[in-house]
Amino acid sequence: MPELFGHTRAHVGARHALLTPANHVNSRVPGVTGATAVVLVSPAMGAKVAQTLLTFESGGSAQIAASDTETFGYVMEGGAAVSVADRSRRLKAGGFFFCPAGSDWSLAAPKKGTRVTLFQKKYAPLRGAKAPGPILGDQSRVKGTPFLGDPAANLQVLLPDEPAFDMAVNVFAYQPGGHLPFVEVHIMEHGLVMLSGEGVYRLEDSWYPVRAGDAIWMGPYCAQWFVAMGKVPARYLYYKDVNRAPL
Ligand code: UGY
Ligand code: MN
Repeated sequence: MPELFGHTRAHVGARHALLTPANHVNSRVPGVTGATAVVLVSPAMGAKVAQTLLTFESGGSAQIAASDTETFGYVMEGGAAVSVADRSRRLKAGGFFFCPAGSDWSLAAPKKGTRVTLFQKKYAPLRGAKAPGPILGDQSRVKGTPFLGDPAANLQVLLPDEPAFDMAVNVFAYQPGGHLPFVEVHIMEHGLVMLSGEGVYRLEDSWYPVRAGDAIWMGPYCAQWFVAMGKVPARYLYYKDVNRAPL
């Protein structure tokens, strides 16, 4: 439903942010051509992660050189050929890749309208742990588990739960009425995009109705809670920094 002129559901605060598709303004990302790029979460708002939505035209591509940044990409719609270091695969909706720091990645031959969400951060190496390698995967092949035993809240963990990884990316799927079991307050930050459905997100002391396409940043210690509303399941993809000491 379009919003009335001069009104927005968006909010950008010190510890959390909500951006809706109605707020999107494109920016240019070096190495990406034939695509729009919307940077939804970034250090400019206080985050340590960047979350970017890329939408490709049919001739578009991405060629990203190796650096100290690691990248997780998730195909939300469409499909494209993705290469990470020496591995390549055609990914369709639900496909994902992880490119470790120090490797390059590319995307080519996208279907028109292919949408990819990227989470990118500077890798924090862990002494004694071998750095992570490249990953190309598919969400449909990842087993889900009921979150804290609740079958109405299903969690799929897309990246290996190993100390070398300093980021986690998961998909949460809630049945209508399903909810987080308690209000979480934790040091880890989240970048998040609603993949489908709708619900209400509590962020600190505010409650936001949210739906597919909305993006959220939750900074460290942002109180957070979600309940799925409506007639269909609600699903979101989210990033979390993990496995590193606070000091
Ligand atoms: O992994 C998490 O911290 C997750 N339960 N948080 C969230 O969905 N807001
Ligand atoms: Mn959380």
